[in-house]
Amino acid sequence: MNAQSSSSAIQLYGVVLSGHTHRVQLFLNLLGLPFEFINVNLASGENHSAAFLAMSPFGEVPVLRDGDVVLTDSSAILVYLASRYDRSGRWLPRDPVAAATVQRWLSNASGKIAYGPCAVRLVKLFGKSLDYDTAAAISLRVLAAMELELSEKKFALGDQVSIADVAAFSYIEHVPEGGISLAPYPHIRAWLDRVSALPGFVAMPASARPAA
Ligand SMILES: N[C@@H](CCC(=O)N[C@@H](CS)C(=O)NCC(=O)O)C(=O)O
Repeated sequence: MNAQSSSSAIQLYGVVLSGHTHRVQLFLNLLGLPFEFINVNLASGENHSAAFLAMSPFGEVPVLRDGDVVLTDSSAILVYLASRYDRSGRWLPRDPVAAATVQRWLSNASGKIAYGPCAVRLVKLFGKSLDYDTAAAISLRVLAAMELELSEKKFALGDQVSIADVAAFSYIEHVPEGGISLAPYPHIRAWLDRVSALPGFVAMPASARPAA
């Protein structure tokens, strides 16, 4: 595992082209928290080493280490970082409806976005043997629902950005790499622009591999 920056209290184990990793990397930057990025080589199976499985039983990135705390699952990590480091409470509000809305978006990020926009990109860029047509159909349903919801508000919670937006951002922005155009979705594109304009924003790089 290769560390790519100087030693820091928070360590993020991940992959630069992983949207699940990028969500966490993005939120750490939005919070202004210094961290060390440790690259995990999935191609060589480093994620199945005993050392990595001890941190991440499913062999998945991202993993966050913060002192004695070791966490997997990008949504869980976002909740942890917001709860621990955002004193304003704005990234993960306690208001019942707002909290439920954030949870709904986190669930979509772990469910429909993973099985749709993430999956089409895995097929086109990384040659994963997943059912592309099914993933594309899920993607179109996700995009239609988000387009409708974002036609009425700036962010998932209205005027206030939250971890809901962070969780959804990476794979929606990169869904064209999976062969699905964002041209028909002006409200989603405006939302992507708003998230991209946040202080501290960092982009996930475009893949060097052309989408087939
Ligand atoms: N539910 C997990 C999913 C993470 C995930 O799917 N990670 C992928 C990379 S994007 C992974 O590590 N896959 C392992 C592999 O390809 O062997 C999360 O939200 O963090």
